[in-house]
Amino acid sequence: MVNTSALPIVRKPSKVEGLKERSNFLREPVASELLLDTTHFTEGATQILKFHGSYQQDNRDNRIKGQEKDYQFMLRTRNPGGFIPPELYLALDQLADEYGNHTLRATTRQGFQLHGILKKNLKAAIAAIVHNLGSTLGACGDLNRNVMAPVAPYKNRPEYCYAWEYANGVADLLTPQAGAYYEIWLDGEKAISAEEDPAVVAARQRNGNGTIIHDSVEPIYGTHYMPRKFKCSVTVPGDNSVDLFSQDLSLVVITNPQGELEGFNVYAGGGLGRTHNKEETFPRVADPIGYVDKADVFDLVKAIVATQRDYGDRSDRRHARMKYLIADWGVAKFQAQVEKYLGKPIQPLKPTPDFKFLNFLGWHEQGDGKLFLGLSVENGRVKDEGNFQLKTALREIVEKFHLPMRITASQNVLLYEIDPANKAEIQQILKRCGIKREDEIDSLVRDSMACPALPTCGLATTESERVMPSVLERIRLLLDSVDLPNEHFIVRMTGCPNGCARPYLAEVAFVGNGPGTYQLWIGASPDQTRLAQVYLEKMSIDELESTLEPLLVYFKQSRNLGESFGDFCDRVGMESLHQFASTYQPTVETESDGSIHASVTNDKKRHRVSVPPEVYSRLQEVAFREGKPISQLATTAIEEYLKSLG
Ligand code: SRM
Ligand code: SF4
Repeated sequence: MVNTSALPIVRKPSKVEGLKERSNFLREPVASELLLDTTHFTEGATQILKFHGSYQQDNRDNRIKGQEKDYQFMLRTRNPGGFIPPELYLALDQLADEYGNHTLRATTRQGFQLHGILKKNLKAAIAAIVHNLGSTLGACGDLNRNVMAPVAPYKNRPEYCYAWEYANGVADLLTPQAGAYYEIWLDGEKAISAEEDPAVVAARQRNGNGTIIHDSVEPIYGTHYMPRKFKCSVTVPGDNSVDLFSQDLSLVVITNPQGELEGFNVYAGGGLGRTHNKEETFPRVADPIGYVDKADVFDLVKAIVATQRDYGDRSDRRHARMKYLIADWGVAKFQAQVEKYLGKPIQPLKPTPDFKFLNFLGWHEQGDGKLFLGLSVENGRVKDEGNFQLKTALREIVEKFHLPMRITASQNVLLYEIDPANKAEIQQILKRCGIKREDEIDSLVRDSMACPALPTCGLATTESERVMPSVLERIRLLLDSVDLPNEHFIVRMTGCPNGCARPYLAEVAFVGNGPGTYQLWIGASPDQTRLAQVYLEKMSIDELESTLEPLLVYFKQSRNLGESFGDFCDRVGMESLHQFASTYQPTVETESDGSIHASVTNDKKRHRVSVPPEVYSRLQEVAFREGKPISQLATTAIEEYLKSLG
């Protein structure tokens, strides 16, 4: 009799594995269904469409029971290191107006998204992107996603230049080779792309010890591509502007004292997606793996990709990211398998300085006489609204000065190669269009992120981007009311636990958990090197002030000198925070119209003034437009009135 318990358990591959296998290397059913006069694709086609950089969505604000959904498509660009050449920016700007919802959205992985495109316009939109030096290939789907790199264009700091170069190299190495993209969207026309680095071309074909699939048009991916999305970044020592610990694979440039490239430190196994009430899913920070010489770096990338390709879970998509493989195996076993594919040992990590969060906002010298300018974009949304005309401003500046752009990992944009002679004119355009300087924007707003959530994201359980401005304003008012007026910390929000705005690495994070409710995470480091923890499983957004106030007061009373809120919460621990909160007497009241009134018992005592809900909502609108706290607007208006009385 066979002892079945000794046999390996072979679990059924997930449905998506079958779709990939039958797709003829990402062609079908997308190619056939694109020709049909329909508003949307079938479920099978939508899965393959993702590999081409597009998601089928519907405007959830327009859902009417019994009627067809308001189908529309999201397009996401793939641009390593966030690089957007001027012609591509102008094309995207125009596409947003011609086919999209008149906005562009800078993403948390340094891409742009267009929303609201109809199926009949999808081909024209993708073709326009490719014809203007862009691509959407591999921006979504089970393959390597946009490779991140710091945006700073420091020409006198070689490590930054290497980060860009190798971000491009990794992106090229892991680009799908089968050609379906060009057949479908450009009728077979070959893309006009920059020459690939010969080292990348050679590495793609080199076998290593079983890293490539022979006789396949996809030598690295094979017929089934990756078990799940795969995310990489390349950064420089000390620069955590790319959230390197959240990536499947991060490379850190190591140079010698002459600034010459020597190799890379390697981190692997980060990832943030999780599901509420499923403990087996969790966010995870990447582990340090070691160091490889520059000559081995592409083989190392292939070895890691091959390890996940061959051993990642293809039956349960919730358990398919590489973080679970490393968590299940342990780093040592993972590293041993990678070394087997690489054919040599990985060396010990090189020492580097601590990683810091950097935002590169404002004007800076780029080291060759030119300037760069980082612009804060609230939640990444490039739009025109009332006096706030960011879309117009960026179009005008890029058109007039032909400037390249980089999208940051914090949903902001950076313009560079700026001739100092043009600085004043650029500033004038920004001012005319109502764009604030970075030091005029509340630091809470400036460094926060929120995912799109409603109405476009099919997975959102609640609002994110649309409510984030009011949430931050309420936090600022609360900070004022507990006498922490200039306090700053990193706040992130998502409409569900998937983690698109990387909430689990924020000092304070709101993770959607049903309509109007959020799981509250606190205590990540201000430099995103440590995960936050769950403070509350479910918090109604109406309870924002009553929940946060005790924590902020405790922080104010007991913080160490210079300690950030995230570090404080981590130091004292969740139990102590809960204990303090349970005996705390609230001093801040929330009204049903959402306005808050503080009656703080200290020298800066404030008095309550109630306004009718319609006045409050007008104040809220103006405050959003002008980026000012409501209390400041109300105080100014009242002061003006009192002055007029003499
Ligand atoms: Fe994401 C799915 C938006 C970065 C984890 N993400 C989605 C989808 C496509 C929803 C869907 O599957 O139907 C969202 C489209 C919403 C919309 O209307 O546009 C979406 N993700 C985004 C963006 C646009 C958020 C943003 O505010 O910028 C980011 C696009 C980045 C890009 O240019 O490629 C975005 N997503 C992320 C990140 C952060 C990152 O990559 O640095 C994460 C967490 C890191 C990670 O992957 O571990 C992330 N998105 C997810 C997940 C959960 C993955 C998992 O391992 O469980 C999903 C759902 C899924 O894949 O099943 C998801
Ligand atoms: Fe959608 Fe959730 Fe990602 Fe937000 S975090 S964009 S709600 S999948």
